[in-house]
Amino acid sequence: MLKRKDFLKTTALGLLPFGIPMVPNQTRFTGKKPVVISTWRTGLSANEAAWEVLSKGGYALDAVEAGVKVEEANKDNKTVGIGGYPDREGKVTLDACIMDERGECGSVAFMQNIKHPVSVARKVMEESPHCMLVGEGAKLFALDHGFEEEDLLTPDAEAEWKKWLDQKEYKPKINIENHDTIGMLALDEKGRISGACTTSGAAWKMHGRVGDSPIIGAGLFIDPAIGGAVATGLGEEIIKTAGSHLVVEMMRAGHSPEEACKIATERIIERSSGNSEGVQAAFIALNKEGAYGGYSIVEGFDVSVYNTDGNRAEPVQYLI
Ligand code: SD4
Repeated sequence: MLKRKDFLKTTALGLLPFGIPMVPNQTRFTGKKPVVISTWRTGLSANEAAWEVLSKGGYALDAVEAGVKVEEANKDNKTVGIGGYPDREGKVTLDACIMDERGECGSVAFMQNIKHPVSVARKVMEESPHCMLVGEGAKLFALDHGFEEEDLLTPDAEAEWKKWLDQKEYKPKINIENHDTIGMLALDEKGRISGACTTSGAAWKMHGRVGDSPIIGAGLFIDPAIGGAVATGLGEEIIKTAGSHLVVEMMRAGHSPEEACKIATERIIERSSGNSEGVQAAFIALNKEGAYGGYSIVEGFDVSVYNTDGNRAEPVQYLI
């Protein structure tokens, strides 16, 4: 039997007996539900589609899927879905993932010619025994599940790629001017939280490169007891710090969503020990009470929020 002395020792370490982590009382960080938040200002139109679902008492998972699909279908968004900039070989390769309120997840990476990778990711979660499918396998799975093959390289994106071929310089400067990867988190009326993230990744990347967006724990993480976080920015840095998982763990430790996001951006700077010039990475987070926040490394990032106060983009604090 656990003696009182041992119980005190474990709880002092933030652990309940048997190693179960304590969930701190988060009532300090209350918000409203339902609510949807998404990355960048471009998230506003995606929020509209998500709100359609949430405002009718719908399911958070349906809301995030419907929301991010708006940007997957938007040919003017150069970093998501159709119209996304291709890799060095002129191929548009897509990464996406989704997580539900039970912490179940599905993901696809390096997938070509399928316009809605987030919906394929949901099928992976719901109709396969796996969490992640990549490349040709992901495409075959999509085709088997009724998705259609289409060309995702638009004339505009192809023309930009051809211009890039003249210089062949790879400088993934990521900020508002050129990046709109969409990450979204929603909490529905019933308190169910879900998240999704979808991107065509860094323009002119090496063929086969996969960023943080489809990696559970890097681009997206949901802990059913705590809340969720999603990332955007230079994927390599976000992967190296397991960024979204870190944000959720910081909320578990008692930090507000904004503080938790700040800690994750600081971790990227610390880890790269001074080699992070020009790196942009940003996180947004939502807890189970509907409180949200965001933080970025450099200026220029907004969290787009829709709750009963309406739909708006809110600039976040930044480190540099
Ligand atoms: C990636 N994180 O593939 C993505 C890029 C991004 O806005 O967020 N762009 O590295």
